Amino acid sequence: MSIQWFPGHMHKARLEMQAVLPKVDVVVEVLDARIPYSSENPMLAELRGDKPCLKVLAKSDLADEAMTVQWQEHFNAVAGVRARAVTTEEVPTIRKIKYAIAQMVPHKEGKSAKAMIMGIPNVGKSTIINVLAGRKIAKTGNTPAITKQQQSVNIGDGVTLLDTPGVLWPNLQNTYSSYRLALLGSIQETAMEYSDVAFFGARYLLDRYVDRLVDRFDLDSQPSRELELIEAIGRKRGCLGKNNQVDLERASKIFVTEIRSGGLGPLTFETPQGMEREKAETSKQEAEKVERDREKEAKRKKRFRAKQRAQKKSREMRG
Ligand SMILES: Nc1nc2c(ncn2[C@@H]2O[C@H](COP(=O)(O)OP(=O)(O)OP(=O)(O)O)[C@@H](O)[C@H]2O)c(=O)[nH]1
Ligand SMILES: [Mg+2]
Repeated sequence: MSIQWFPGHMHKARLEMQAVLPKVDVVVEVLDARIPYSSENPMLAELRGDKPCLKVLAKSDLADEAMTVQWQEHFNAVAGVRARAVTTEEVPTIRKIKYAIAQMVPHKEGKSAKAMIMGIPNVGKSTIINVLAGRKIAKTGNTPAITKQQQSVNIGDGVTLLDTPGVLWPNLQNTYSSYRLALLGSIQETAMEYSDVAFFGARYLLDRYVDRLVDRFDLDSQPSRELELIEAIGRKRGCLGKNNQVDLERASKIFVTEIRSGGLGPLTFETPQGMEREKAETSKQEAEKVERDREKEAKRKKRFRAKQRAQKKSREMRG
């Protein structure tokens, strides 16, 4: 991942988005079907206002099918929002995006519906643009889009598409989201420790997909704790260091790579209900922090006033 999001980048992306939005009829936000919540941009809903939005759950071949259905239902329940799941394993799923776009815009005689693709880095934006355009116009791979002159391509059936995607930042509002983004490779590698991310992933998979872990890594028994799992993987894959100790960093990297490449089968790390709980938890934690800060501030003020009074008193006594 070569893009890291700093306030300056976010501000620039926001301005670019504000400039381009009036020119489009439909916003196509590409999400990672494995983490639809964390791969969503936290500002887009506010920026697009009542402009229709098509949520595309990309890389759905890597996600748990039943959960993808749940997410589609979740998004479809929002006014002005439609959802579609796509995968390069079934290219027609991508081609059909065009019809969804056309359906979302009231038909205007002689005028085509204008759409723009946006989403976080590496989510599959260029792949979708190329399939829709029927030729290679956007570079795919792990390089970020260079914003050049926006042009539109006629993709048929009354739809035109801007040829460069908008690159947005992910939802980093809670710590768990950052872990999930890192686990799936959507955050710059230098910003993460493999072992931290692997431990996070281990907990999730031990709770939900333990059989797959046993299968894939040919484990002799079912591990119950994170460390136990990572060590077992390390032993099976020959990550031994001094004194036959498992090299945790190397074992963690193997584990994370297996998750990212789909070696453990299709996996989804977020559910709509789970995210509601997490959001509630995060806002409760935030409210508690505000309250703690307020109390600290009140105590500081009290100490300051007491000091002031004491000084005043001693001045009066001297005077
Ligand atoms: N398994 C799987 N991989 C996909 C799918 N779609 C895209 N990819 C892979 O994901 C990677 C990123 O795809 P791109 O289309 O370049 O993504 P992007 O959003 O344009 O990325 P940036 O330009 O870096 O922001 C590539 O290695 C693709 O091969 C899919 O449906 N399934
Ligand atoms: Mg791209």
